Amino acid sequence: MKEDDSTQVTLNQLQVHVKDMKQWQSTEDFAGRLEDLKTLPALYRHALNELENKIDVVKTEWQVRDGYSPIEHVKSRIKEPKSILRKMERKGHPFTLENMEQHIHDIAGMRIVCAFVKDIYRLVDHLCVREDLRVLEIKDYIAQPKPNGYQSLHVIVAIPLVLLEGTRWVKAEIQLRTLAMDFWASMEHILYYKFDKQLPPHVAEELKEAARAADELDQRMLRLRREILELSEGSRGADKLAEE
Ligand code: 0O2
Repeated sequence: MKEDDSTQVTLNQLQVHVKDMKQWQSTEDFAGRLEDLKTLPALYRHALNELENKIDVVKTEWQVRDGYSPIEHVKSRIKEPKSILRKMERKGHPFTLENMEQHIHDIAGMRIVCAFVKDIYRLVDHLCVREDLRVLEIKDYIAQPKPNGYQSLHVIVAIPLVLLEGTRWVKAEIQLRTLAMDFWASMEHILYYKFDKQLPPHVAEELKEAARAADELDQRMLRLRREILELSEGSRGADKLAEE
């Protein structure tokens, strides 16, 4: 079956990368427990599927009720084994399954792109009151952008999976951004990875400037939306805005 095949590829890749990394060659605990890893990628995939379904329902509901869904598009991925290992190394955690589950929050990752900043907060408020998942942590890089200009709101959630052994809560990271923030982050990722070194100060400054421009664009679009809503719907438009 397709899913088993991809899980197998993931395991093989993991094995190769672990062999490549000298500092883990002596970690017998990990090598001996690679077998346990067989179930893990599948669990994260199932958790992501559950999350996708939940978000899909919300999107449809918003669309039907308001004639407009704040969710522009959704993308999910399971983190590459190589990136998991690199992140554990960067964070200084010895490679054990327990450390991986406890410290790497974005093995299952979802990115939700919204039209407006206020939509992001509406969605997060909704996630916080849902009874079928737990919000574990919120990192608001919109209120407080990273020093390089990165903006996004990260929510770490736990999703319950009902298994034969009982209920297991699996972590996932949801990144929420506007279209402008997504454009900036994607471009920064491409430029930064191509450069592969510390950015020269003038390039870093220009990237920051571009992040400010993305922020201004978001604010301008929100102002335009208000204006258009008031023009097209009169007092009903004003009511809608007051609700927001
Ligand atoms: P990748 O390859 O995108 O998956 P945590 O995950 O919370 O335990 P971390 O990594 O310090 O620890 O969390 P943080 O800062 O919230 O970042 C998590 C993810 O956000 C990153 O995952 C990126 O996807 C994204 N991100 C954070 N900072 C930046 C940035 O400056 N530019 C871009 N383009 N994306 C960023 P990974 O694992 O680093 O990378």
